[in-house]
Amino acid sequence: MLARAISLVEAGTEGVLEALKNVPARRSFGPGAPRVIGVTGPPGAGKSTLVNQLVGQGRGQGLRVAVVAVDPSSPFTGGAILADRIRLEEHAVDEGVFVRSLSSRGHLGGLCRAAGQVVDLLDACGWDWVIVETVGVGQSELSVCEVADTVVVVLTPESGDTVQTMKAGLLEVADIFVVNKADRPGAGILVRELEEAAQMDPRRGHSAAVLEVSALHREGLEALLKSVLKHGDWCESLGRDNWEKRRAEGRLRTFLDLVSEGARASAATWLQQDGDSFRQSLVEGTMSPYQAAFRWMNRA
Ligand SMILES: Nc1nc2c(ncn2[C@@H]2O[C@H](COP(=O)(O)OP(=O)(O)OP(=O)(O)O)[C@@H](O)[C@H]2O)c(=O)[nH]1
Ligand SMILES: [Mg+2]
Repeated sequence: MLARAISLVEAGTEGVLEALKNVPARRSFGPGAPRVIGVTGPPGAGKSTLVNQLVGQGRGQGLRVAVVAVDPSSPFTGGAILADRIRLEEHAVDEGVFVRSLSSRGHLGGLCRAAGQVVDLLDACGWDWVIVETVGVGQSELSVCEVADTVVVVLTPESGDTVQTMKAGLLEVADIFVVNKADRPGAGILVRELEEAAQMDPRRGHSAAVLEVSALHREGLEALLKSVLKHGDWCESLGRDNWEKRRAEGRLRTFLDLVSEGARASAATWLQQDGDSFRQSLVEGTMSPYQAAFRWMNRA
């Protein structure tokens, strides 16, 4: 049922609201609500490998773990999804693990919105951890922090210098920096640079942790688990009001997203089915898109 509901969200078709109208509002942080962990970073940084290990760590704590991989490249190659599936295969027969890749339905913005709605679904199904993997391209890593309680930014010694990272806005979103592929040269330098940069960030009540990890060789994972749990405790210590406020913003945003998606879908259906002459004038340019949109919005 969960998989089917996610497919509906992913497709964003007109029937989605009817099907999902009984999904409750996402719960506030705290007992019973899932901890949402966002994992982001440049392509190939080792996010999926790390997520796979993180799943193992969570399972080791007796937690039920769901993974949502948001993959903007998948509709073109399909390769990345396949690779993720293979990597997560070791958890495939584990009932305490749920894995799902979301493929793009056109544009990245829509994909990130879908991810938020999928997190709502997973919350309703009572998972303890929800891990959201997004590849850091442009705005997507910034959107992950809208749904995630804890944001893990994965970098590698090869992924460019710290200045680059700061330019990409990653410093502001990171709660935990993972310098992955620490089995390769240059990790120590990046760790030191990130530590310095993180300490200079004045807007937050805590500075981001910086960890050296080799996801492939399973090194540094215990420190990562500790750091994730610690950040969760810190979040909880901020108190309920803080989380209510964040959730309130999320609920408003989701409402507006759903309305705009719904309006778009129903306008598209109408154009196909009943709006023949309307469509014709639009196609021929005798009615401008502006006029058309104005008339559609103000239709009786
Ligand atoms: N040497 C080394 N290689 C690693 C490590 N972690 C991951 N890799 C390798 O890096 C490559 C990319 O790993 P993925 O986990 O697919 O990276 P990703 O960030 O999920 O990639 P995309 O989702 O395609 O952006 C794979 O060949 C991994 O085996 C590590 O700690 N050390
Ligand atoms: Mg991946």
